[in-house]
Amino acid sequence: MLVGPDKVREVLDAKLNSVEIVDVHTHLFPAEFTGMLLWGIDEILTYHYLIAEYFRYSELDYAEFFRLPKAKQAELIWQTLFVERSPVSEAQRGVLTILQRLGLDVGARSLEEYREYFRGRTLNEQIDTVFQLARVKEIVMTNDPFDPQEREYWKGETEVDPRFKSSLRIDPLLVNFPQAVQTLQGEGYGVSADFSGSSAAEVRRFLSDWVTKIDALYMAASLPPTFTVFDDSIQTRVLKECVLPVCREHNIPFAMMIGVKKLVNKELGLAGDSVGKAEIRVVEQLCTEYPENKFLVTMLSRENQHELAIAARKYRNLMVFGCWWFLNNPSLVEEITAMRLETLGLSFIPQHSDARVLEHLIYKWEHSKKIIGDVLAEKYGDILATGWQLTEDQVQKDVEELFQNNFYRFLRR
Ligand code: HDL
Ligand code: ZN
Repeated sequence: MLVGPDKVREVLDAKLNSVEIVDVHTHLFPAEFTGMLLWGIDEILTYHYLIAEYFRYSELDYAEFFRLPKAKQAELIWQTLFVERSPVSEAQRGVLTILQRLGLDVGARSLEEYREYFRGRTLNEQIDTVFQLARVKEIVMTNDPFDPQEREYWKGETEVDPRFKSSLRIDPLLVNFPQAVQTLQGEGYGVSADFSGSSAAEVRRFLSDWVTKIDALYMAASLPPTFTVFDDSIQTRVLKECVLPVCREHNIPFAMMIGVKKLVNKELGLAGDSVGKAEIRVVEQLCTEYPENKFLVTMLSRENQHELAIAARKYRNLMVFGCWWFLNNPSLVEEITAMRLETLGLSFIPQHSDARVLEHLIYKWEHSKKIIGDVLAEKYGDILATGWQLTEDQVQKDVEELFQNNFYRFLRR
């Protein structure tokens, strides 16, 4: 059925509301990973984004705050950010969207009422409810073999909920090799701190064992603004001699998440990281030097976005994904998505949730789909104005491309 200019937004919204989303990067875990999946109102309120915003108003000693029970931390954040002033930030507004979509009385502003709702829920019920409300088909976890708690689960051969796919997160190998050596030696891999002898082969064995064990869809690392491959550092050797060869062997992408300045304020913990502009020439060099490798790339600095989109025009082995972390705000999602549609057409992955708490899936996808819909509707309007004809089926195909198939196709490439 043809879609006219007056109907394009209505048809697009219907397709955006019904598309089953593949969320390519989250910090969620299935219920089987007992205690690792964060959920419920106190976890929602103590999200590190909100902790950073709370300390804009609080003179409380950082360590004293973190020593408080989670419920007390949540009460301080609720009082400061939601009772004493209007919750207009994106992370604050996200809490309200979650409450609203769960059918709770947002106007009541009653933390106790919200806690009562969660006390009446089981985790498995909540996972089903949240995936349905967010229209999420499956999510990709961030699986860290350097985390002792997570290592234990994978050794236990647990059956993993099929909605939870895996990715192998390897930051220490690339940003803290001495720490990585400790873990690998402890796991029986003959790796030395100076990367000598059979270290490269042993790192490859470690990576290949874990990719197989968890059935990783991709390997990933968060990298600093100073990330470079124009040297002969151990980091560069590990990347070129171990990470990229194992990715090629398993035909999986390497996801580079570039631009994090870790712990600029150590006392804030997870909330203490910041952002810096990275060098796009590093991405270009890797895509040129390793045409057989596939690179998923997201960058944290707004200033890197245009050059990343242009780089993707040069390399079909480069897939841009998401408006990551400090970029996941409506004004920036709009700017970046428009730039990508204008530069790359539909050949990119517009968003990931980065959800840390189960219920984040609800607000992060609702907010992002609205903005992506606004921008895509405008682009459809522009081509319809030339006399181009658009069918409902084509809109459905375009939306599935953005929210599912660009990722799946890149994995199969
Ligand atoms: O390194 C990452 O995967 C980042 O997403 C961090 O986890 C960050 O703390 C975060 O949650 N961003 O949204
Ligand atoms: Zn993340």
